[in-house]
Amino acid sequence: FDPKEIKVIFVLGGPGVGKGTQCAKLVKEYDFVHLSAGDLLREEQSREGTDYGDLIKTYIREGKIVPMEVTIVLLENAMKRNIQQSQKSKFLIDGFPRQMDQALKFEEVVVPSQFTLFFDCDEDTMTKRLLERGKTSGRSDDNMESILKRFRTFKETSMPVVNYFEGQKKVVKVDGGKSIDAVYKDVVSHIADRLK
Ligand code: UP5
Ligand code: MG
Repeated sequence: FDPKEIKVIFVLGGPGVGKGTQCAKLVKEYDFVHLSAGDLLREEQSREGTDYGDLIKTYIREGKIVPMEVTIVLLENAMKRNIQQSQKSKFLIDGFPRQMDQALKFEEVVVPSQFTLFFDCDEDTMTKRLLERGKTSGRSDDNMESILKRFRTFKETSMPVVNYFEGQKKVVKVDGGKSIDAVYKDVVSHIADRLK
């Protein structure tokens, strides 16, 4: 990867805060590729011939962070595919890095991030959203037991990553508790000039 040619924005925030929803809206309007680390792991889990199916399944249900060796390779491959096939080189990386070692490793071996878009929201709101989605999502972690574990991992393991980037003045914080359109409006007003 040539850091001069690719651009990475990390998108972080608690479970159900709306990372995926906002990224989907952003790619409609701006020339970015949306890569969700969680989606890539779920795909890999059901891919025929993978060695990691059972491991990913267990980690996701328990709300634990899959070892970074697995996740970083999936992200690198997805980035390479996009660069080669569609000459796209600007990425919104959703739900990653969520542990300090991943943050350091990714920025060392792939590329330093431009900044982190961080969505903040209270747990009650996120719980309601996830339980609602759980009625139809088929996601093994959209149940109360897994949700509580995900919150705990987020606070203990992922918030230090946000704080680390905050220390580098590389975090843009947006209130994720409003309506989808209101959040999107805030996102665009905060970062539109950096999405060009
Ligand atoms: N919704 C969204 N925004 C709304 C709004 N403003 N108002 C009202 N409703 C709103 O949204 C969640 C739901 O809320 C949807 O139904 C949506 O319509 C509604 P979504 O956009 O999906 O939120 P998101 O933040 O993307 O929630 P998600 O559940 O995907 O977040 P997680 O961070 O928990 O899940 P992720 O897929 O990233 O990771 C899952 C697991 O994979 C992790 O727990 C972990 O075990 C593993 N993982 C790793 O191990 N390593 C990684 O690097 C990444 C993941
Ligand atoms: Mg998501």
